[in-house]
Order: sequence, then structure tokens, then C-alpha cells
Amino acid sequence: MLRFTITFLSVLLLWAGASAQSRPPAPFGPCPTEAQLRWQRMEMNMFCHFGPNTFSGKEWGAGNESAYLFNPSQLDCRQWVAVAKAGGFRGIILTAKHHDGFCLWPNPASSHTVRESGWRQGEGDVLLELSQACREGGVKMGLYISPWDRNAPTYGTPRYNETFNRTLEHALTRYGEIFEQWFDGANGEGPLGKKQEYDWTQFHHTVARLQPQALIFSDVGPGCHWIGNEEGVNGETCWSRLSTDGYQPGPFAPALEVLNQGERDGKYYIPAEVDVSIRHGWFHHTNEHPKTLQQLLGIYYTSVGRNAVLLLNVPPDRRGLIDSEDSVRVVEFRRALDDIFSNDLARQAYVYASNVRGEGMKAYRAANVVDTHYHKYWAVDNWCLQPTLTLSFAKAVTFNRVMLQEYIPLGQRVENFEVQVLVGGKWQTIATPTTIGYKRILLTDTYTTKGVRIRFTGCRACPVINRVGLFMDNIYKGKL
Ligand code: FUL
Repeated sequence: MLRFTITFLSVLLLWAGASAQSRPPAPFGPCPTEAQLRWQRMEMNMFCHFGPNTFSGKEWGAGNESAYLFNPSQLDCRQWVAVAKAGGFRGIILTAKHHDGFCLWPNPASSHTVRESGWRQGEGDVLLELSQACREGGVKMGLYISPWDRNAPTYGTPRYNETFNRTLEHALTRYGEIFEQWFDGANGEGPLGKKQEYDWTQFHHTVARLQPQALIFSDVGPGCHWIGNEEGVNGETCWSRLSTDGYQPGPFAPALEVLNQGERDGKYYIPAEVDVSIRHGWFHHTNEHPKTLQQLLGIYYTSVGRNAVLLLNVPPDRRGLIDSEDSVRVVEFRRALDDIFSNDLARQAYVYASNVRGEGMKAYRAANVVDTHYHKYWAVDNWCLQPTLTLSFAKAVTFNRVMLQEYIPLGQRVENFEVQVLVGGKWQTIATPTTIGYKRILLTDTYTTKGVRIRFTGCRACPVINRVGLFMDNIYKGKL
């Protein structure tokens, strides 16, 4: 009887184990919300710095500029949207209010706005025009609203929090859906300047109440976070996690290095956003010129290629139009990306994995990594933390870029891996990177081979991979 019971129990345990493996892997650590996932999948958005600084030639206005300074002669937000679309940018974030306090919409909580300017007899509203153009063009709209305000008379007193909150309420209720609310951490008041204790809790509640799907950007999130520099270079290791309790945007943010790499054991899921300008400054200045195509490609690899969303600033000029120098560069950038990434050589591979979850269940098969369906992935059994994925080719392929994507709805799980190629019948290691996250693109030397192998050497939970790609880039000449 005892023997029978033990046998029965073992069968039951085995069965339970097997059926656990037939279910998808359990999420690991903090995971993205649906809004964060949607946002990460946008990959590239366009930033537009526009306001009195465009006309004064400054980067930080003092706040006492005449509202009449703002006077674009041919403002056309449809042209901005057209440029964004041509570049493959999915959203546009506009500086609705920069540090000088000037509002690009008739904000009732301020007396320094388009309403006070002579532009369109004070009847103009840039946010309204952008929201209409975005809706027509199928591009999402986001808002930069600077908490630091050099014009608001109440700045530096608790009353300013009320003013700022009303500003937010107004901007977030009149222009349709906002995908991202951008809070800048900059404050140049200096030791003798005004000190404002921001009521972040109230501001965040206001955004969540009025635009629940909007991601809040700041140095520390909570929706997405700054990477600690404005050069476009995210950390090679990048965890989409941060422990932000007790921290604030600005001087009370975590160390720049922490922002640049995220935190392996961070408490919250807060992915990285890379904000960088196509020009030297954030605002358009006639004596500046856009970055080269090579520089933009480098930025792509150190942002989208390192588990971040790229927010590229393309600033409108005094006419209220994007300069043709910039729009041409944006189009070249898109063409180059299409050229590099349109031919995924991995799709020709026969893919074999050392383990496939649930005794080789079709749903988790290795070939899912060369399928472009986002929600199809290769998964292994829970105990399998060091699997190997092999791509073999009937005809040798030549590549110098390796792209991997983890299926992040289940968390970020890979900590180390190796890429190998088959050379003269032997496996040769060509890269030993660390994290993957939503997307990682590796720049390697050029290899011609019939075999590529990914060895997962350090995983915090069984890896879940939804894409492996191999590409040949003949355009970017730089090294990262
Ligand atoms: C910084 C600001 O001070 C710059 O003017 C710009 O808006 C940039 C995106 O963020 O912190």
C-alpha cells in the first residue's frame, strides 16, 4: 500500500511539474505596465523645443522677455508631423512651457502666454494646432511642462504648486490623449535663487487622473527615466529597474551612473529614455547645424540598441517650421535604418534550442525568435538557466549586427550571454554582453558563417526571448 501511495504521489508530482512547464513562465521581478510596453515599442519619438528662446537665440530664457518676442511667421504643425512620420517617429513631445515660463497655449494660470503675444492677435494656440495635426497624422502627442518657472510670480512659495497644478490640469484636459508627460529636473536658481519644494505627489496624481495612460518622465520616473546625460549614450548594461523611494528629480536624483545603467535589483520597473538634440542646442539657432548621419546612427545604437527609447529633438525655427537641413537629415536617418534593418538574415536560419519549455511545446519553440509576431517567444523550462540557441544556415550569411529582444512583459531576466560563430568547424566567441531588455543591438566585426550560437550564461530566471536578428550594416562606420 505504502509503495503504491509513493508511486502515485510521484506520478502526481511529475504531472504537476510538467503541467507547470506547459504554462507560460511566471513574470520575474517588476514588469512593465501596458502603457510602458506600448511606449517602449514606439522606440523613437521626436522632441520639439520651441518658444521665446527660438527668437532670442538663448537656451534658457530669463522669464522677463516680452511675450511679443514669440512670433512665428509660418507656423505649421502639420509639417512637424510630416517630418516625424518621415523619420519613423511615433510621437512628438513639445515644450509647452520651458523654464522661461512662456506657455504655448492660453493657460489661464499664467499671464505669460501666446494670448499675451501679438502672434495671431493673441488668438493662437500651438498645442491645439499640434494636437489636430497629430490626430490627422496618426502620431501621438506628449507635453514637456517645466516645473522650474522664471516668470511665475509665485515661484518659490507653496502657492506655486497650485499654479503649476492648474497649469497641468488645463494642458492635460484640452488637447486629447497625451502619451507622455515630461518633467524636467533642471533648475538654475543657484544658491541665492528661489527654492521651490515641488509637490510631486500632487502633480503625479493630476497626470494619472486626467491622462491615466500617460507615462511620466523625470530623472526618476515613475513612467520612464532620464539616462544621466544628453549625449544620447545609454549604459551598455541597462536594467529597466530603479529603486526611487526617497529620490526626486534634480539634485536629489540617484547618481548619474545609476541612471545610466538602471539597477539590477531596482524595486520598480522604470525603463530608460534617451533625450538628445539633433543640433548642439535644444532650441533652433541659425548658426548651428544638425548632427551627421553617422552621429545619428551612433546615437541609435546607444539608445534603441541599448534598451532605451530615443527622444530626438528636432527644433522648429523662427518661422515655426522644421529647417530643411534637419528634415533632410531625419529622412536620411530613416533610410539608413531601413537599409540596415530591412533584411533580417536570421529569418533564413534553422533554429535549434538546447531546451524548449514543456518538453518541446510548439507554443514555446525556438523558431519563434525569428518570427516577427511580438507575443510569440521561445521559452525554456523553469530550471533551465543556461540554455543555448543555435541558428544554422544552409548558405553562409554575412553580418555585423546582432539584435536580441527579451519578452519584457515577463520581466528582464538575462544578465549575461555570449554570441558565437562557427569558423572552420569551431565555435568562436565574438561578444560577451550583459543585459538585453526590450532590445539590444550588438556591433560586431563582419562575419560570414553557417552557424551562430547564443549561449545564455547568466539568467535570473529562465530566459524568454522573442526575437533574434542578424543584419549587415554597410553604412555606420563608427565604433561605440
Ligand atoms: C534640460 C533643460 O534645461 C534643457 O533646456 C532642455 O529642455 C533639456 C531637454 O532638459 O534639463
